[in-house]
Amino acid sequence: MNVELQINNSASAEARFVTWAPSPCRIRVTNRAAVTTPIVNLHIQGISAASGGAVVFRKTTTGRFSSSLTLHVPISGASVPFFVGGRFGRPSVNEGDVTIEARDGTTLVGSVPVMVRIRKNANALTPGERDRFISAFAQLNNRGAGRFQAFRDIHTDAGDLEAHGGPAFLPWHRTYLLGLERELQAIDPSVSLPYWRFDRAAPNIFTREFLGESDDLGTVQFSATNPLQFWTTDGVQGINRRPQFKTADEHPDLSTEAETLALGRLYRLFREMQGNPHGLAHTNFGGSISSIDTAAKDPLFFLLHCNVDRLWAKWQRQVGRFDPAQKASYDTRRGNRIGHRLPNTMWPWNGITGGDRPPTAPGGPMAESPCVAAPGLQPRVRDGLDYQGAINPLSRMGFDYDDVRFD
Ligand SMILES: [Cu+2]
Repeated sequence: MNVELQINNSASAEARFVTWAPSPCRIRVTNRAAVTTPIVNLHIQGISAASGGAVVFRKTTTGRFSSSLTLHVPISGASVPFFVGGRFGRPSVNEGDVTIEARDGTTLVGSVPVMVRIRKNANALTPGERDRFISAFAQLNNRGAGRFQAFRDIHTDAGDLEAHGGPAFLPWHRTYLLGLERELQAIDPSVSLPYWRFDRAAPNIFTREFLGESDDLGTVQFSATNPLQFWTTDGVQGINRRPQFKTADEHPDLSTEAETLALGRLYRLFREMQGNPHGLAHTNFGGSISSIDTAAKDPLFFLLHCNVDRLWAKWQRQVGRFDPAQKASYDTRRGNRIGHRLPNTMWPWNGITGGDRPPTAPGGPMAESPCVAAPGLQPRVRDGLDYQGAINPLSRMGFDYDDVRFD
């Protein structure tokens, strides 16, 4: 007998990536061989190395996760659903470092490799994770000729009011980061966007091997093997960054994570974090990252914002703020400009230009994922809230943070 295991309800190898939030999966018999009973009882479990990814299972969209599952699978070939999620605290290090096996008794009848692909603290990446990330990022930039230029062009003064002019600040940047992450994953699917936890020293990020070290003029220096040395935006090679703190052992003077999470239980109170710590994290660097118009020229921007998004995710989990139908999850006051109300589509993915919107919409529609359908080609503000599919499983956006649980 043989069975097929479909991860994210797909037979494609491109879909074999999971997060803490459970992925819908299917199993079906593809070759019944000599089996005569109408149903077989198959045992499903994840095989992991001591380090790296581990997975858990459940039969339905709710209920407890367990380390293995017994499924009653018809030999007719009809699919049986189940769910797989990463075991919290056990993200993968390498692609396919977990194997999901199906056994009939002790006989292996099917298996599939998966990766528990999770956004991690950039300061704690393995050299392999770090190098794959900067390699994919450098390829996306392609010495200024690559797709990255569209991301740089999206985040300018022209789009300022779309991204920063109201409460969609957080969902807009969540979507923007996810679009970039999906482009990186199209280059190397094992990559996820890491975050710069800016309320702690992060000596491993500001090195010549990773995001670079600033010289006295603010020119960022890289090691001879670091592909970011060719980073080019707007036709000019190089990155300018003048940290106002000692990157080897200090961090910017800004609100701590605990202070940020304690801003309040209403979104409109939490959103004050746009000033502190978010704004201060930017302005603690002279150079391009300190101004909206040029901030996205620096790859560090995306690690900084990944932490902003992680703080929002953590706050959402802490106070239960995933449901766009609940007022406390968002700021629904009248007077919010276009692009900042829950039903509005967000620029530039909606392609709308002129009038109340910016004159151009760089980059085209939102990047798609082989693993999940959300947030769609033209995300609305409301699509940015329920990133784990905690309220509606179809809203799951396909990313998770190493220290923000699903359940
Ligand atoms: Cu921004």
